[in-house]
Amino acid sequence: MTARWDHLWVNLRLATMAPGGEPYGTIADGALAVVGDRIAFVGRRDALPGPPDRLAAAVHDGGLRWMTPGLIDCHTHLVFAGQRAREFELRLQGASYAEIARAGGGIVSTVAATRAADEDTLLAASLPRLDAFLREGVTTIEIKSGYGLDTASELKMLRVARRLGEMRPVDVAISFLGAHALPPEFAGRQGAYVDLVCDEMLPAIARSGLADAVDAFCETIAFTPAETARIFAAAAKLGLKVKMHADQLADLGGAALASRFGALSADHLEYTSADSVRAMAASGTVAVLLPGANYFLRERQMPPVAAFRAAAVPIAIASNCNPGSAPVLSLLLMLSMAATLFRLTPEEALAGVTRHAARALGLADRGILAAGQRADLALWNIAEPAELAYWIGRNPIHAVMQGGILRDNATETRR
Ligand code: DI6
Repeated sequence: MTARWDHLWVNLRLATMAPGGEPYGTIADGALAVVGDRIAFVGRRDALPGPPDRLAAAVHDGGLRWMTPGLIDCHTHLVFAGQRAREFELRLQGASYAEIARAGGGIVSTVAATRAADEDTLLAASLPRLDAFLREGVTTIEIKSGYGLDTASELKMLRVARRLGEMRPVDVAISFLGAHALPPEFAGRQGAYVDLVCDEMLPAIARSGLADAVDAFCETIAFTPAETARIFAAAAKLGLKVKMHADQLADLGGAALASRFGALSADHLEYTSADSVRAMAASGTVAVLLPGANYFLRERQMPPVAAFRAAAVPIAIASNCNPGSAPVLSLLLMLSMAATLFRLTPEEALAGVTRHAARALGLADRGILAAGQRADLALWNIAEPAELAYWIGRNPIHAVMQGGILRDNATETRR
């Protein structure tokens, strides 16, 4: 008899992360099978339709390890040149993130470095950062532009993000963030820059096919709600989905505005109001919380987690990897911070980097272990799933499969 499956794991503990049943969607004596790039069977071992070696070409002993969906980091800015450790020192001496930005530092200093770097240099600078995430079982990652701020430099960043996904066994979701900051050549002419984003950049990005979504930083130090609305309306005309950096430093009603445009997600959300939470619940917009920035900027205001829970707004967690507010290279550390700083349960935190992160990217084919989903899997040397949020600085990964292909190690190339 020919084996019907390519891979079969037995002797597993499964944290399927499917909602509604056991905590973590647990299946204690579990088995999971893969055909091609899809999961073909998830269930108890005693529900297998025969002896394992007759069922699959490769049978793996899970050794009672825990298997989860591959992790999903749904908010990063990991393509950039340079670093901003000097700014960190200034902040430790009392300067605020907003003051540094207003004084011409912050995002625009990374813009200068990123514009100056050619595509290969930018790729070489970004690749080790991507690899750090892959080593922790990340199988899908979002990467934003937003340090180019002119059409050619933004396209360069998007191409680098695309090439990163071609060089490594990971799916890269790409967001265009032309409205991240005002570039210096537009000082005093913010409206003209928004015109450029709407009339030149967005059509060029849509033509390039390089972006899956359009993002914007709606904030006192960035773009107003009215400017953000213009950009989102232009994106919608081009058929591009939207997401927003909202309510990070002040409540401008950003999350409610994002919801009005049916945004996939609103991200940061420390200052989000009760009205905006209700709007997010109504539109199905995911709350993406970024504990690394909250920690690194020593923000005292916490996102309204209890209100999100009460309104059943899905909560995702992401690294926000960037050189200014979150020089973060560990998604597992974000689980710990989400639990400690934001009071998420370890189960909520894990749902935040699996099921809810998938939804924040509009990806319905991943984030839980279920038949028909993509075969993106992580196998962990842990005794219970809460350990993923518990250890600080330990990486208990044992094996990773992405799209049905077992990674020999986290940096194995696809081709
Ligand atoms: N909010 C953030 O935390 C990042 N971008 C944004 O809109 C920071 C990006 C940076 O400081 O370089």
